[in-house]
Amino acid sequence: MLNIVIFGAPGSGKGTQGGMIAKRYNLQHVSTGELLRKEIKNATELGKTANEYISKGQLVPDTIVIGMIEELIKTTTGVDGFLFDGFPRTVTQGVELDKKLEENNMSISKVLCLDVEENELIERLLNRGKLEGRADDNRETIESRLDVYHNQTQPLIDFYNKQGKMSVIEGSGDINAIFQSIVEVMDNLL
Ligand code: B4P
Repeated sequence: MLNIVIFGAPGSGKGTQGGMIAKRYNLQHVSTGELLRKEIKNATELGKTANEYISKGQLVPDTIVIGMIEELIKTTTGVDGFLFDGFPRTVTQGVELDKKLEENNMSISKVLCLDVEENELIERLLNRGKLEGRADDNRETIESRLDVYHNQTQPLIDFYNKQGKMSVIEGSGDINAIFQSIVEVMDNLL
């Protein structure tokens, strides 16, 4: 099984590249952001709680997100692995992901970290806000999402570096060219 984490700041292209990777390598694409947005759209209890955090640019509590992932790891069949997109986002989530995978005789194969300058991140997200109207793509919320990324998510870089699993990918420029850099790293794993 090939279990990949696509990692990066908000707007770094995780969702964009994640979809392409999952398709090419027959991986289950697990985007916690997408899963949470679905819950919000369906007005479930979980969705109502999640919306309180997402609309302010904060992280949804670890227990909620970990619960969603645990269920998926146990029940998914017919794929060659998982592509985790936007998860883990805290060291606690990283530790729990390792545990849940281990319980199912799996582990993380590689973490792909998309590196993009902050000004470009802000521009991309503001642009998506105009095009898609996502509630969290406005300047104020983007600023808190970037703060949250630096304070709560970036420590995972050290966590995965210590495990020797981190590969940094230049995340600016043409989407297909970025994907080719990812394919080089991925093909080396096979
Ligand atoms: P996400 O859905 O993960 O949102 P994101 O960080 O903005 O990344 P996304 O994948 O959507 O965007 P991408 O970079 O691909 O999370 C949303 C919220 O949910 C979080 O803020 C948090 O509150 C909550 N949440 C999610 N997971 C959680 C967790 N594990 N724990 C707790 N809370 C959690 O793309 C951005 C834009 O750039 C797009 O418009 C795209 O078209 C464009 N783009 C991509 N690549 C480009 C390129 N090379 N050049 C130019 N533009 C590009």
